Amino acid sequence: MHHLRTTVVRLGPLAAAQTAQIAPQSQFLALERGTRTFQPVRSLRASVAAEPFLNGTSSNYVEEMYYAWLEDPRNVHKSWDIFFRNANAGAPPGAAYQSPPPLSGPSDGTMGVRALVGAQPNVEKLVKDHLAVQSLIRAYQVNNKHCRMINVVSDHYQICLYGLTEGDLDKVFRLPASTFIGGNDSALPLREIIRRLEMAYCQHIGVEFMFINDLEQCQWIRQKFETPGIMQFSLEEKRTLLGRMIRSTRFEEFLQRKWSSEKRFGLEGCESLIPALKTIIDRSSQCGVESVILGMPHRGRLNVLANVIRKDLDQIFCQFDSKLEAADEGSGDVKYHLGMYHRRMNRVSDRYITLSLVANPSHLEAVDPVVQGKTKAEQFYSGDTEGKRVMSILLHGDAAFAGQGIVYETFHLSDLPSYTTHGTIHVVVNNQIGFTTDPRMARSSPYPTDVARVVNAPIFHVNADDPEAVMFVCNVAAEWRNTFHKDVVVDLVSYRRNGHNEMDEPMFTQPLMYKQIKKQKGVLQKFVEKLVAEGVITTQHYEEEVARYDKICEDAFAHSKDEKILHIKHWLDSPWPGFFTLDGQPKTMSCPSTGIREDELCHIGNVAASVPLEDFMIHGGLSRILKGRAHMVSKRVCDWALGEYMAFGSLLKEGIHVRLSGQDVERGTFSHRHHVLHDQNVDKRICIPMNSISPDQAPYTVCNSSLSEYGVLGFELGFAMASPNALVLWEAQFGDFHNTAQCIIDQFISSGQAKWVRQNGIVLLLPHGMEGMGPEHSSARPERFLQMCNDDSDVFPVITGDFAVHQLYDCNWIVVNCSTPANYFHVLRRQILLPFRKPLIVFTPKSLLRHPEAKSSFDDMLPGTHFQRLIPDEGPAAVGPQNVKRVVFCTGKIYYDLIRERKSRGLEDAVAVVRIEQLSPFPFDLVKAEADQYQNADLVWCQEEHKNQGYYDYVKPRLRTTMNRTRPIWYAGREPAAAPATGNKHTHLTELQHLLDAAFDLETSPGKL
Ligand SMILES: Cc1ncc(C[n+]2csc(CCOP(=O)(O)OP(=O)(O)O)c2C)c(N)n1
Repeated sequence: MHHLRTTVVRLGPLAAAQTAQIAPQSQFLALERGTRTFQPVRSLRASVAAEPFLNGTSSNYVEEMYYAWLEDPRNVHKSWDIFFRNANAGAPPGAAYQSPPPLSGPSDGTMGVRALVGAQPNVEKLVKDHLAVQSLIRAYQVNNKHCRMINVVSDHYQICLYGLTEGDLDKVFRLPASTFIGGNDSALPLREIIRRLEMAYCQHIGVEFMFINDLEQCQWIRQKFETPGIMQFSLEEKRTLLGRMIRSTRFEEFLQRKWSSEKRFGLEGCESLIPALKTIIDRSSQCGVESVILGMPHRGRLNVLANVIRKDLDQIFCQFDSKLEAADEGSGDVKYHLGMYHRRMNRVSDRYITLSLVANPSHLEAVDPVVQGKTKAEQFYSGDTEGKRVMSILLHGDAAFAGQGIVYETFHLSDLPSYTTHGTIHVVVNNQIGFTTDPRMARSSPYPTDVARVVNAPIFHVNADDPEAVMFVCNVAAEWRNTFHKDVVVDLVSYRRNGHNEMDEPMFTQPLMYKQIKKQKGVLQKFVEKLVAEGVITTQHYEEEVARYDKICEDAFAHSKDEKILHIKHWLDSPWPGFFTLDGQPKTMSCPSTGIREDELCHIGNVAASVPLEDFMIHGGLSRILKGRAHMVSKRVCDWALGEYMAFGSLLKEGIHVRLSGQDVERGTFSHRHHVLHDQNVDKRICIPMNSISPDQAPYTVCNSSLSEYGVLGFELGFAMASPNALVLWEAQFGDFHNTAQCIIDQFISSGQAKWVRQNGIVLLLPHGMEGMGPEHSSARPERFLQMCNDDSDVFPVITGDFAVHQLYDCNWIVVNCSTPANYFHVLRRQILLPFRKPLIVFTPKSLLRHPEAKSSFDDMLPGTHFQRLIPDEGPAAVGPQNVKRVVFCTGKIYYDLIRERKSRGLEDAVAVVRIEQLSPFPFDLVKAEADQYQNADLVWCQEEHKNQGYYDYVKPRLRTTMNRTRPIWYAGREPAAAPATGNKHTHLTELQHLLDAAFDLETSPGKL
């Protein structure tokens, strides 16, 4: 809208047809219009603001009309034509508008226009030129990032002065409110306007921001980049910058000298990354930030550890010694994946700051949501509701930033209330190549950073060969984040001097590019020459600084040789103070009872059945559900939803924060949970009874997430990383959807502790079960989780008194399939009451949520009770075990089908049905006890999943080991199949009947082993 309004305010009369001559002719304006981003002006003259239809959301529409009118007045309705003519003719407020012409006959309005326009013919050229200048300014603001100076590798920028001739260069033009190039001047000659625009936008910085649909934010950016002389640095700042460039450059050179054949993914070509990060941290610290959480890929990681996080150099150097013995259990990880945590004084701000770099796998960008989750958690625990004290910085490679979908998923979390971290600063090491692939083959968008536009994040492109420009941009980025608490991107346009790693030959694939790169002087050298020429430093000063840093490296190198043992735990990114003993061990090796008192069960149950707010109208269907809960409490039983309520509520009461996140978790996919009640009469009025359990309870967070698994699971993993004193759960809509988050599961959850000695107690709730719903939605793929369990299938463990806890301590994750609400309640509580943390995978039910028999008595949840790893048969079979002909081992929902079938066949004393509730670590001790009890019985594993899926491949060898291979284990279940389930309901039921027949046909031996 700003063109129209400023035109109206500042300019004289103009004939529309002539104005149309300056309609877009150039690439600039075409691009500009393509964005369709219209900003209202900074200050409107009252006369124009008085036009009611120029305000609010109609402004875009009006501007579109205006452009259409500029092209041809006949493009718009006559009434608009009249308005624009009058407005441009300087009509006073309210007078520009004339009522639409009548459907027949000539209009009075047209006559009026003729009178106004005709009265001032000389102004036409003036208006035309001012509009052209405005468009020119806007074009620079919109389309500046092609600037040749930004990019040392390619050169394709051309300046077009559309609509203006050389003769106009010395004419003075009034500057619109949408630019700050004037400084204190409100009018400038065109020549000077262009010079200042070139200074602001066509040097080493390109700014993408005009798509941001917020006037204040756009003006803020314009002011930061356009104000004349704004990029000034003191001598001290320049020397500090030099010092940082020296460290960055000489660190890589040192590593290259000492370990020339080791991979380190050096920063050569983008050494200014180090001052960039340090500037962001300094400025943020000055703005009050106390903790910065970083995520980054391989490129320059060692340099960041050394020179930003300040990991001791000898600790880094000793990582290059492959003979060093590891002090910690687990696989460990390569040096450029490890994390780090460090608290130190920031010299610029004189304040303490904590820096943590989150350990990450090779999988590019996978760490992004994890960093966001950890940041959110730290903000949450420190009461930093606006992100003023804790912030995140994410680093990216250009190819990965453009190519990996998780970047997009993470951006989409950035403004969601339960996921926002109030602005992330993204820094792209844009070396214009990804391994051997150049951008033409790696992305379809013009810039690797275009993904950031979806959240209206400004993007600052900067030539990384100009450390001062980099520093300037990073200061602005930090200030942006501090001012608006929104994401921002710094794109360090650079190159990669070597191959992908130090062993790679880049000339194989990018010969011309690398010929050009070889000719480039190093950035440090260029910078030193500039500073010497400016008289900021002497060559001697520079040489002394270099020698000083080289000596630091040499001394640390000598020191590193004394290290005999490698401690991965020195590389922890998220310490949990007080949770472990000083040497990092659990404080006990036992787990107390997870039961709670009856009065607590009743209280929590009653809260679950209540609406704690006055005058809050809930849906009638929900009233029935709540009544049902109250009824269950009165009968001392609970169903699945109530069991979960009891677990969450009791932990909250004990001061444990509970956070449940995932798609539609507030209600629950299966409409069983209803943790958020909605007033039927008042829009957006909600009530969360779980937060009314006790005045001093911990807060409960339940949040419907964006429709992302990879991003949201990564986020929750990061949240769980921050503190051991929280139960963090992610629920998949259906269990099979977890596979779009497979990277988080494989790279972080199952193996994170082994690689990075970092524990994590995240809980995955994965709805699972074959219920005739087709191949999708049936299986949470238990086989995949079980295949990644680290317990040995062939070794029967030594059973000691605290075997169950030891087994949990040794495992990489816990996999359960609970068949009762009480057991679900216990396993959730056990997550917190254990003295250590392990990820917990829960296959959760669907039909069992409402199954009349899938209910638990309060008796099973009282003090003294605990999670049952295995639930033995407690019926007639257990009373006379010597008469039992068959023991059917199973897990989860099939149990209810089995006992129904057993009953209908009258086999309750002949067949024992035993539930294995904790699949992994496998309850060897309890399974053995059960099998031993039924010495005369066949042993059968029964599952509803297909044979090549489900649990069979996991339990078979473990059952055999348990039996010491003396008794066969038979299989009753579906045949192997490619798809997890049939799409035909009838086939589903037939298959189910067949497997039940196999399980209970005692006459014929179960045919399959
Ligand atoms: C998800 C994933 N796919 C593939 C790779 C293999 N890989 C490692 S580095 C790299 C190129 C990355 O290019 P870019 O993001 O531009 O970073 P650069 O190495 O250039 O700094 C690739 C493809 C990986 N690490 N992660």
